[in-house]
Amino acid sequence: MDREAAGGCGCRGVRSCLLCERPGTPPKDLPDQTVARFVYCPETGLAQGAEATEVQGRAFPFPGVTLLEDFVSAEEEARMVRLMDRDPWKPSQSGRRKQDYGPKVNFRKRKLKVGAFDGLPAFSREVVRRMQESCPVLAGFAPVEQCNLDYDPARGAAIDPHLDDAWLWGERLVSLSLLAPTVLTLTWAGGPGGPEDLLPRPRPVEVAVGLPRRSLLVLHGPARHRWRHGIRRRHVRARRVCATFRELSAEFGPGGARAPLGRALLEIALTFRGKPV
Ligand SMILES: O=C(O)CCC(=O)C(=O)O
Repeated sequence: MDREAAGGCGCRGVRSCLLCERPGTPPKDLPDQTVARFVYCPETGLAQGAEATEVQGRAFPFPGVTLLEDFVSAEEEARMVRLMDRDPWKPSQSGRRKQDYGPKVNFRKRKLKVGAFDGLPAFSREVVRRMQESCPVLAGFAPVEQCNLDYDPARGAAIDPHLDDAWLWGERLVSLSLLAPTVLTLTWAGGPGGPEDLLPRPRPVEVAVGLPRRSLLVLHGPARHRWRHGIRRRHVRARRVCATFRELSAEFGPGGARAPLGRALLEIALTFRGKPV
Protein backbone atom coordinates (compact mmCIF):
# COMPACT_ATOMS: atom_id res chain seq x y z
CA MET A 1 0.00 0.00 0.00
CA ASP A 2 1.10 3.57 -0.68
CA ARG A 3 2.59 4.97 2.52
CA GLU A 4 0.63 8.21 2.37
CA ALA A 5 -2.57 6.22 1.96
CA ALA A 6 -1.63 4.04 4.96
CA GLY A 7 -2.92 6.40 7.65
CA GLY A 8 -0.78 6.31 10.77
CA CYS A 9 2.24 4.70 9.10
CA GLY A 10 5.60 6.33 9.92
CA CYS A 11 7.82 3.98 7.89
CA ARG A 12 10.64 5.26 5.67
CA GLY A 13 13.23 3.57 3.45
CA VAL A 14 13.54 -0.16 4.03
CA ARG A 15 11.30 -0.16 7.10
CA SER A 16 7.73 -1.36 6.74
CA CYS A 17 4.71 -2.39 8.80
CA LEU A 18 1.41 -4.16 8.28
CA LEU A 19 -0.23 -0.82 7.38
CA CYS A 20 2.05 -0.16 4.39
CA GLU A 21 3.03 -3.67 3.22
CA ARG A 22 1.16 -4.87 0.13
CA PRO A 23 -1.25 -7.76 0.67
CA GLY A 24 0.57 -10.98 -0.14
CA THR A 25 3.99 -9.64 0.94
CA PRO A 26 5.97 -12.64 2.27
CA PRO A 27 5.92 -12.62 6.10
CA LYS A 28 8.81 -10.58 7.50
CA ASP A 29 10.96 -11.97 10.15
CA LEU A 30 10.65 -15.75 9.83
CA PRO A 31 13.20 -17.49 12.08
CA ASP A 32 16.56 -17.68 10.26
CA GLN A 33 17.74 -21.28 10.40
CA THR A 34 21.40 -20.33 9.88
CA VAL A 35 21.58 -18.47 13.20
CA ALA A 36 22.97 -20.08 16.38
CA ARG A 37 20.34 -19.34 19.03
CA PHE A 38 21.07 -18.80 22.70
CA VAL A 39 18.76 -17.84 25.58
CA TYR A 40 19.86 -15.54 28.40
CA CYS A 41 19.48 -16.97 31.90
CA PRO A 42 19.06 -14.12 34.48
CA GLU A 43 19.99 -16.46 37.37
CA THR A 44 23.39 -17.49 36.00
CA GLY A 45 24.14 -14.58 33.64
CA LEU A 46 24.93 -17.15 30.95
CA ALA A 47 23.71 -17.34 27.37
CA GLN A 48 22.69 -20.98 26.98
CA GLY A 49 22.27 -22.85 23.69
CA ALA A 50 18.59 -23.09 22.78
CA GLU A 51 16.93 -26.48 23.27
CA ALA A 52 16.68 -28.79 20.29
CA THR A 53 19.30 -26.82 18.31
CA GLU A 54 22.86 -27.65 17.38
CA VAL A 55 24.17 -25.46 20.22
CA GLN A 56 22.11 -27.04 23.03
CA GLY A 57 24.47 -27.76 25.93
CA ARG A 58 26.84 -24.90 25.06
CA ALA A 59 26.94 -21.69 27.09
CA PHE A 60 28.97 -18.50 27.41
CA PRO A 61 29.01 -15.64 29.94
CA PHE A 62 26.79 -12.77 28.84
CA PRO A 63 27.72 -9.68 30.87
CA GLY A 64 25.87 -6.36 30.72
CA VAL A 65 22.26 -7.41 31.25
CA THR A 66 20.47 -6.54 34.49
CA LEU A 67 16.81 -7.53 34.70
CA LEU A 68 14.62 -6.46 37.62
CA GLU A 69 11.24 -8.18 37.71
CA ASP A 70 8.10 -6.48 39.07
CA PHE A 71 9.80 -3.11 39.05
CA VAL A 72 6.41 -1.37 39.06
CA SER A 73 3.11 -2.63 40.47
CA ALA A 74 0.05 -3.42 38.35
CA GLU A 75 -1.56 -0.19 39.64
CA GLU A 76 1.50 1.90 38.71
CA GLU A 77 1.61 0.28 35.28
CA ALA A 78 -2.07 1.05 34.61
CA ARG A 79 -1.63 4.65 35.77
CA MET A 80 1.48 5.26 33.66
CA VAL A 81 -0.16 3.96 30.48
CA ARG A 82 -3.37 5.89 31.22
CA LEU A 83 -1.36 9.11 31.54
CA MET A 84 0.70 8.36 28.41
CA ASP A 85 -2.52 7.77 26.44
CA ARG A 86 -3.74 11.28 27.32
CA ASP A 87 -1.00 12.69 25.07
CA PRO A 88 -0.78 12.07 21.32
CA TRP A 89 1.30 9.14 20.05
CA LYS A 90 3.26 9.92 16.85
CA PRO A 91 3.59 7.32 14.07
CA SER A 92 7.13 5.92 13.98
CA GLN A 93 9.07 3.37 11.92
CA SER A 94 8.18 -0.35 11.65
CA GLY A 95 4.64 0.04 12.98
CA ARG A 96 5.62 1.64 16.28
CA ARG A 97 4.16 4.82 17.76
CA LYS A 98 6.23 7.05 20.01
CA GLN A 99 6.32 9.87 22.52
CA ASP A 100 9.61 11.57 23.23
CA TYR A 101 10.67 13.70 26.18
CA GLY A 102 14.17 14.92 25.46
CA PRO A 103 16.46 17.40 23.70
CA LYS A 104 16.50 17.96 19.95
CA VAL A 105 19.31 15.92 18.43
CA ASN A 106 20.92 15.62 15.00
CA PHE A 107 23.05 12.49 15.37
CA ARG A 108 24.60 12.78 11.89
CA LYS A 109 25.92 16.32 12.52
CA ARG A 110 26.38 15.70 16.27
CA LYS A 111 24.24 18.71 17.13
CA LEU A 112 22.22 18.97 20.30
CA LYS A 113 19.93 21.67 21.65
CA VAL A 114 17.19 22.00 24.24
CA GLY A 115 14.46 22.66 21.64
CA ALA A 116 10.96 22.23 23.09
CA PHE A 117 12.15 19.89 25.87
CA ASP A 118 10.57 20.86 29.16
CA GLY A 119 11.39 17.87 31.34
CA LEU A 120 10.57 14.21 31.92
CA PRO A 121 6.90 13.56 32.71
CA ALA A 122 5.62 13.84 36.28
CA PHE A 123 4.63 10.17 36.37
CA SER A 124 8.28 9.11 35.97
CA ARG A 125 9.59 10.89 39.07
CA GLU A 126 8.99 7.94 41.41
CA VAL A 127 10.21 5.35 38.89
CA VAL A 128 13.49 7.24 38.37
CA ARG A 129 13.97 7.58 42.14
CA ARG A 130 13.44 3.83 42.51
CA MET A 131 15.97 3.09 39.74
CA GLN A 132 18.64 5.09 41.53
CA GLU A 133 17.93 3.57 44.93
CA SER A 134 17.14 -0.07 44.28
CA CYS A 135 19.77 -1.12 41.80
CA PRO A 136 23.56 -0.77 42.29
CA VAL A 137 24.10 -0.82 38.51
CA LEU A 138 21.95 2.34 38.34
CA ALA A 139 23.72 4.30 41.08
CA GLY A 140 23.75 7.98 40.05
CA PHE A 141 21.59 7.32 36.99
CA ALA A 142 20.16 10.68 35.88
CA PRO A 143 18.20 10.40 32.63
CA VAL A 144 17.81 13.32 30.22
CA GLU A 145 15.56 11.47 27.83
CA GLN A 146 12.50 9.26 28.05
CA CYS A 147 11.17 7.68 24.87
CA ASN A 148 7.88 5.79 25.08
CA LEU A 149 7.27 3.24 22.33
CA ASP A 150 3.92 1.59 21.65
CA TYR A 151 4.00 -1.80 19.89
CA ASP A 152 0.72 -3.08 18.44
CA PRO A 153 0.64 -6.54 16.81
CA ALA A 154 -2.12 -5.34 14.45
CA ARG A 155 0.43 -2.94 12.91
CA GLY A 156 3.20 -5.57 12.86
CA ALA A 157 5.23 -3.39 15.22
CA ALA A 158 8.89 -4.26 15.79
CA ILE A 159 12.28 -2.58 16.12
CA ASP A 160 15.20 -3.58 13.92
CA PRO A 161 18.47 -4.61 15.58
CA HIS A 162 20.48 -1.49 16.37
CA LEU A 163 23.17 -0.04 18.63
CA ASP A 164 22.20 3.08 20.55
CA ASP A 165 24.38 6.12 19.85
CA ALA A 166 27.41 6.40 22.14
CA TRP A 167 28.41 10.03 21.36
CA LEU A 168 25.35 11.40 23.19
CA TRP A 169 24.01 8.57 25.31
CA GLY A 170 25.85 7.20 28.30
CA GLU A 171 26.72 3.75 29.50
CA ARG A 172 23.32 2.57 30.74
CA LEU A 173 20.18 2.09 28.64
CA VAL A 174 17.16 1.48 30.84
CA SER A 175 13.81 0.14 29.57
CA LEU A 176 10.59 -0.45 31.45
CA SER A 177 8.27 -3.01 29.79
CA LEU A 178 4.56 -2.40 30.31
CA LEU A 179 1.32 -4.25 29.40
CA ALA A 180 2.84 -7.35 27.78
CA PRO A 181 5.97 -9.51 27.86
CA THR A 182 8.27 -9.77 24.86
CA VAL A 183 11.69 -11.01 23.83
CA LEU A 184 14.65 -8.72 23.17
CA THR A 185 16.94 -10.26 20.55
CA LEU A 186 20.62 -9.38 20.84
CA THR A 187 22.74 -9.95 17.73
CA TRP A 188 26.54 -9.96 17.87
CA ALA A 189 27.70 -6.76 16.15
CA GLY A 190 31.01 -8.27 15.00
CA GLY A 191 34.65 -7.71 15.89
CA PRO A 192 37.28 -9.73 17.73
CA GLY A 193 36.46 -11.86 20.78
CA GLY A 194 32.99 -12.76 19.56
CA PRO A 195 30.95 -15.81 20.51
CA GLU A 196 31.39 -17.41 17.07
CA ASP A 197 34.70 -18.81 18.34
CA LEU A 198 32.70 -21.12 20.63
CA LEU A 199 30.69 -22.66 17.83
CA PRO A 200 31.32 -25.90 15.94
CA ARG A 201 31.09 -23.85 12.69
CA PRO A 202 31.04 -20.06 12.11
CA ARG A 203 27.55 -18.54 11.93
CA PRO A 204 25.61 -15.53 13.22
CA VAL A 205 24.78 -15.64 16.93
CA GLU A 206 21.67 -14.35 18.70
CA VAL A 207 20.77 -14.23 22.36
CA ALA A 208 17.11 -14.00 23.39
CA VAL A 209 16.41 -12.05 26.58
CA GLY A 210 12.87 -12.56 27.91
CA LEU A 211 11.36 -9.29 29.15
CA PRO A 212 8.46 -9.91 31.56
CA ARG A 213 5.65 -7.39 31.82
CA ARG A 214 6.51 -4.66 34.41
CA SER A 215 10.22 -5.55 34.38
CA LEU A 216 13.13 -3.12 34.12
CA LEU A 217 16.04 -3.93 31.84
CA VAL A 218 19.45 -2.27 32.04
CA LEU A 219 21.82 -2.82 29.11
CA HIS A 220 25.41 -1.82 29.81
CA GLY A 221 28.98 -2.88 28.95
CA PRO A 222 29.25 -5.45 26.14
CA ALA A 223 25.46 -5.99 25.90
CA ARG A 224 25.07 -2.26 25.18
CA HIS A 225 28.08 -1.70 22.90
CA ARG A 226 28.86 -5.00 21.15
CA TRP A 227 25.43 -6.55 20.65
CA ARG A 228 22.67 -4.95 18.57
CA HIS A 229 19.28 -5.12 20.24
CA GLY A 230 15.87 -5.36 18.61
CA ILE A 231 12.35 -6.77 18.93
CA ARG A 232 10.96 -9.14 16.32
CA ARG A 233 7.46 -8.76 14.99
CA ARG A 234 6.64 -12.31 16.04
CA HIS A 235 7.51 -11.43 19.64
CA VAL A 236 4.82 -8.72 19.86
CA ARG A 237 1.67 -10.68 20.67
CA ALA A 238 -0.35 -7.96 22.47
CA ARG A 239 -0.09 -4.21 22.96
CA ARG A 240 3.22 -3.48 24.67
CA VAL A 241 4.47 -0.09 25.84
CA CYS A 242 8.14 0.45 26.60
CA ALA A 243 9.63 3.52 28.28
CA THR A 244 13.38 3.85 27.61
CA PHE A 245 15.45 6.20 29.77
CA ARG A 246 18.84 7.46 28.61
CA GLU A 247 21.63 9.29 30.43
CA LEU A 248 24.25 11.56 28.86
CA SER A 249 27.73 10.41 27.84
CA ALA A 250 30.89 11.59 29.64
CA GLU A 251 31.35 14.42 27.11
CA PHE A 252 28.28 16.10 28.66
CA GLY A 253 29.12 15.20 32.26
CA PRO A 254 31.24 16.99 34.89
CA GLY A 255 34.64 17.87 33.41
CA GLY A 256 33.49 17.00 29.88
CA ALA A 257 33.88 19.32 26.89
CA ARG A 258 30.13 20.02 26.83
CA ALA A 259 29.43 19.93 30.55
CA PRO A 260 27.44 23.22 30.68
CA LEU A 261 24.90 21.96 28.13
CA GLY A 262 24.70 18.62 29.95
CA ARG A 263 24.02 20.39 33.24
CA ALA A 264 21.32 22.57 31.69
CA LEU A 265 19.59 19.54 30.14
CA LEU A 266 19.66 17.64 33.41
CA GLU A 267 18.13 20.56 35.26
CA ILE A 268 15.26 20.63 32.79
CA ALA A 269 14.82 16.84 32.72
CA LEU A 270 14.59 16.49 36.47
CA THR A 271 11.87 19.09 36.95
CA PHE A 272 9.48 16.25 35.96
CA ARG A 273 7.08 18.77 34.44
CA GLY A 274 7.44 17.72 30.84
CA LYS A 275 5.10 17.05 27.93
CA PRO A 276 6.14 15.05 24.85
CA VAL A 277 8.14 17.19 22.38
O1 LIG B 1 11.14 -1.86 23.19
C1 LIG B 1 12.21 -2.12 23.71
O2 LIG B 1 12.31 -2.83 24.72
C2 LIG B 1 13.50 -1.66 23.04
C3 LIG B 1 13.48 -0.20 22.67
C4 LIG B 1 14.72 0.22 21.95
O3 LIG B 1 15.54 -0.56 21.56
C5 LIG B 1 14.96 1.64 21.70
O4 LIG B 1 14.12 2.49 22.09
O5 LIG B 1 16.01 1.97 21.10
